[in-house]
Amino acid sequence: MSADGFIGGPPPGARPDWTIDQDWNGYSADEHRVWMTLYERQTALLPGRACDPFLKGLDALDLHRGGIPDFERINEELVRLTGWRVVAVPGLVPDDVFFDHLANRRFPAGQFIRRPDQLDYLQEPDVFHDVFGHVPMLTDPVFADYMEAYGKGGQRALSLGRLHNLARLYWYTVEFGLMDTPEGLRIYGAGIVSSKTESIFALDDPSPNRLGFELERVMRTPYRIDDFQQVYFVIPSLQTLLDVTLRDFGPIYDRLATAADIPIEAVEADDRVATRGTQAYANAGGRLAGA
Ligand code: HBI
Ligand code: FE
Repeated sequence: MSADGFIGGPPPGARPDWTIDQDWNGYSADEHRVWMTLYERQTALLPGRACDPFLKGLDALDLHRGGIPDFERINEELVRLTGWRVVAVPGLVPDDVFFDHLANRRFPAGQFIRRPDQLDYLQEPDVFHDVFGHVPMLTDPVFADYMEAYGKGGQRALSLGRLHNLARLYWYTVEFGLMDTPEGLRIYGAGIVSSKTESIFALDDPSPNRLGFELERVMRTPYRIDDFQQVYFVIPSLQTLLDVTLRDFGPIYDRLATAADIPIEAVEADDRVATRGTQAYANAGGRLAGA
C-alpha cells in the first residue's frame, strides 16, 4: 500500500499510466442526460459567479453539445490553445501518476459520470467534475502554465515528503480558489464551479472566511473534504498564482517543518480579510446536519 492508499499497479484494463480509453460510444442516453442536467444547471448559475477565463474556456471548448464531451474532440481545440490534453482514467490515481500527467500537460479526467441520485454531491471526481470543472481553465495560458508547474512541484514535494503541504495549495486554488476582479469576487476553483450549492455558498454565504491568498498561510491550513470549505483564499490574478509557484519551495518547506497548522476556522492577525465569516454553517454541523 503506497502512501496515498493505492495497492499495486493500475486496475485491470488500464495502461501503466492508469489511462483508459474513454469509449465515448459506450455512454448511455441516461448518462448523457445526467451531463446535460448538470451542465444546464451550472451554466444558468455561473454568469456573474465564474471568472471570465472559465466562461471563455467553456465557450472555446463548446462543451454544450448535448452530452458528455468526446475527449478527442475537446483535445483538438485544447491542444491548439495551450498544449493540454484530457486523458481518461478510471478514478483517482496515485499521487506520483497524477503529478506526472500534470507535468506533461495531460489532465486525467474520470471516465465515469455520477448517477442521477448523486447530482449534488459525490466524493470521487467524475467526468463532470473534471471536464466541466477543471478543463475550461486549462484554455487560459497562464493557468495552463500554473498546472504544469504544479505537477512538477508535486513530483518534488513527493520526494521531499511535503505532499500534504502542496495538496493544500491545490485544494485552495485549483479546487476551491476565488479570484478578485473589478466586478467583485469570482470563482475559478473546479470543486466550486461544478457544484450548484457551493457556487452560491462560496460567494454569498456569511459563514466562511474569505482571505487574501498567501502561499505559506495556505500550506499551513487544513481543508474539508466532506463539506463546504470554512475558508476560501482569494488571488488578485492568475499571474500571481503562477509567479508564486515558480519560486523555490525548498526554504518554504524548511519553515513549514516547524510551523504548526492554522485552525481551519481561524483568522490570523496578518491575514488580509475580505470576509470575516460567522462559521454558522460549520458550527451547525454543515451538510450532514441539513444546515
Ligand atoms: N487523481 N484522477 C485524479 N484526480 C485528482 O484530482 C487527483 C488524483 N490523485 C491525487 C490527487 N488528486 C491529489 O493527491 C492531488 O490533488 C494533490
Ligand atoms: Fe478536482
